Amino acid sequence: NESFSFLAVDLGATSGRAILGTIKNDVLKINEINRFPNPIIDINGYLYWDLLYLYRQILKSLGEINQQRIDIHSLGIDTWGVDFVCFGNDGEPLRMPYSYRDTHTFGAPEKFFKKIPKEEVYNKTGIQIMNFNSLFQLATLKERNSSIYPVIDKVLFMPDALSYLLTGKMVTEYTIASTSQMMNPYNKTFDASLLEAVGLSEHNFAPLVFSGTPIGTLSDSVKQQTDTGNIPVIAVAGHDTASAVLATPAKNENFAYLSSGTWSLMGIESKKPVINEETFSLNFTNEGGADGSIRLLKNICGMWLIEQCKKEWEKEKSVTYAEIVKEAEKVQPFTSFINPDAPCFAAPISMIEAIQTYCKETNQPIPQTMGEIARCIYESLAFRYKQVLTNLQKLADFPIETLHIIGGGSQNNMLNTFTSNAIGMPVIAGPSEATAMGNILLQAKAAGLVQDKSQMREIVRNSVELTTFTPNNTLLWDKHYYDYLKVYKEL
Ligand code: LFR
Repeated sequence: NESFSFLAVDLGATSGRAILGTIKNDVLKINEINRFPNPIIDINGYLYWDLLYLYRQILKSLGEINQQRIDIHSLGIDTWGVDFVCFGNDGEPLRMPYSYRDTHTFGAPEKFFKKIPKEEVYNKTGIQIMNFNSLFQLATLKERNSSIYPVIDKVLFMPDALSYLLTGKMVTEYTIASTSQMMNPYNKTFDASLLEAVGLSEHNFAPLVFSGTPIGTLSDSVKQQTDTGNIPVIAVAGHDTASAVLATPAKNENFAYLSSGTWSLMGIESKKPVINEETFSLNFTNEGGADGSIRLLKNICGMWLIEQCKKEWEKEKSVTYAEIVKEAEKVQPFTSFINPDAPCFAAPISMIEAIQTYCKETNQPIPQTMGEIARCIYESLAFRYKQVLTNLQKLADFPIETLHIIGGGSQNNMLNTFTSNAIGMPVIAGPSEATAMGNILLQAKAAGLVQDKSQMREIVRNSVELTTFTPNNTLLWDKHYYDYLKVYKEL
């Protein structure tokens, strides 16, 4: 009946948090210790992450733990994918890391495919082609003759870089490395020809480790600054999505998941990579799972759409998501749709204008009010989920019977209802802190407290209240799905 506490540092592309998890009698209780924004910093048109600020927020969280006299067993860090920090051979960071939203990688894949054809890159990695994948970021740095490129000793992905700042030990954790588009998903090692194409080799990466491996303990400098002891830092599933999927409260295998945050990641678990003409043409990805399985999924532009609009509305007066949903409930349904994944929504100067322009160009009514714009976003997302789920079912060798929506976006009951109606399938919503829970459960595994994924999922089910949404009005949603598809195809 002993209880064990762990600290999860979960960094998303808009905000970060430190969450304390305590496990007792197979129940996991979580408690937020620190929450902070993680803004992208624009310097002369380049977009960066503030590595030192993130480091300081982790120290602040440790200090808080210490002040509250909580004993933690270990700490683990997960972050968004693909971004990395370069280090020189003296072990010092060479430059602040770029954000994947930086536009300097636009067009980079097409240039790269002149060296290695697109299909070959996909077949080698199984990773969906996205301009910001680490492979194309590195290719861009090299091509631009970036001054740091010749002196790069090690490339560390975001969670590994932060763990290194805390411990002085360098590792490359498998799930986060899989997002780079430089790894072979069959033997789970770097692909030498892809590394060579960007002028690097395996020596430019720290040793590969699998999720749940201890990296080291806090350095003397961190201990002094935070007044803490020899706390181990664990390489959890460094990729946030991998941590979240691990904490999906599924009872059996016949499910799909939707990890809903800034991105909506929709997929299934697969024992083996699924790489074929169909997954290539649909641009599905095979990312590494925390238990060695494959996350066959697709990136869908998710809450980013509403987050960006909210920022604009807030220039006038502050507004909560609950208020936005309330407004959306009042307006005429099924009026205009967008393709959430159209390139015009990736990094627009004004999201509201981008949505209005899209509607204008596709001859639809132009949404004006907050409610109209939000409704357009939520209905379009629900239809996009249906579209991707239909493709997933073609690829899955089992019947998908339930959709688990996890992550912060799972708190939006309007969107959960829309999604269930659109897909004609039950939606189970929660937990909203799936990523932190997956992070904590992997630390618990490293500590020998839990054995495997099914036990972790049982703990999640014991620990949170889940809400089920059953489909309603499916005929009406089916009818409007065709309107959405027409618009989707037009642009
Ligand atoms: C979600 C996520 C996605 C990845 C995107 C960019 O937070 O990690 O899985 O494709 O961010 O890194």
